[in-house]
Amino acid sequence: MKPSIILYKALPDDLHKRLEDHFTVTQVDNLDPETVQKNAEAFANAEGMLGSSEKVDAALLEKMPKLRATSTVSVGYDQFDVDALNERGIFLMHTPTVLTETVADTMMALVLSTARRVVEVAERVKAGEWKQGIGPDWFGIDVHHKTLGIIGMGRIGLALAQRAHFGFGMPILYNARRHHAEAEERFQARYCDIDTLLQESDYVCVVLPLTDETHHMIGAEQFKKMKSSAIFINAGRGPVVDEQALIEALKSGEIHAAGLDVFEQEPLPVDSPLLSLPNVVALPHIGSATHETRYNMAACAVDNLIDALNGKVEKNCVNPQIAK
Ligand code: 8YV
Repeated sequence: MKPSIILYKALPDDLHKRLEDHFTVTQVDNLDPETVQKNAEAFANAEGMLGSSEKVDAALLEKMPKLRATSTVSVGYDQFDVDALNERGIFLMHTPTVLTETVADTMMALVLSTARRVVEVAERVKAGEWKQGIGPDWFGIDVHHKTLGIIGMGRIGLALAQRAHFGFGMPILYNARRHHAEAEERFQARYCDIDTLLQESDYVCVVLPLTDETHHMIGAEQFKKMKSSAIFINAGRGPVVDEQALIEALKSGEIHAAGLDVFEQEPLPVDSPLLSLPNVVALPHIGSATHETRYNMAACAVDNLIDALNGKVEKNCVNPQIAK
């Protein structure tokens, strides 16, 4: 008999079929308590689950006593209570490599669009304001050869450094938990403490996972240390940044502009002050959102679940140490 799984995300047809070839699939829209209650038997029998952007906590796991593997269509896994998974011997699989280049592209897009005010001036053109040669009130600031600071030198940080160094001739500063020989050799990236990075960077780019240690890691104190001409970019997780402090820093001119793909609350509330600041480019968490990459992430997550339920966790597993 095929193992049963819960699917809580719509997948392309061919990938859905691949799942059905291996498993008995129950598809649900979300993991809300009402959904779990309505599908109690399917949840109780599920050995695997696959989806994204829904909380998987101890209360849910209580309803899923047979669960052996979870597979998220994302690199980030802050939605999961990893301790609760570990206690129950449940594997957590994620998609760390397939989205790297696409997210780095998004970060570079945020750098360029904030610096050159792409969104703002394009809107002015559409509003019919381009009536004669443009003057300084349309100008932006340079990107090439300015200093780019990266907080979090993981795969995405490295891909961003590559773009900035080779494409734009930018000196790279970085801060991470450990030195990164590849970044230093290939892109002449210079390791420095956070304060030095904040003080010396023209672009401060944050790409960190959300953990207890990174929550609100960038706040009022950090914005004060940045140049008043600095542009702040966040494309990791919203709560890494104290959003209220960011709003204050943007309003007071402590920093020049911000390019944001992630927020403390998503979707970003329509009354967020960020939306009325002209020096903010706000994107709807599109870091990995291209047709190609979202397909590849879903395909990777399907393979990950098949592997994990067959005891294969050498690759893409967050907690392989729990294997018996
Ligand atoms: C996903 C992300 O889009 O992978 C991540 O961690 O933030 C995004 O790429 C999102 O989690 C939805 O799948």
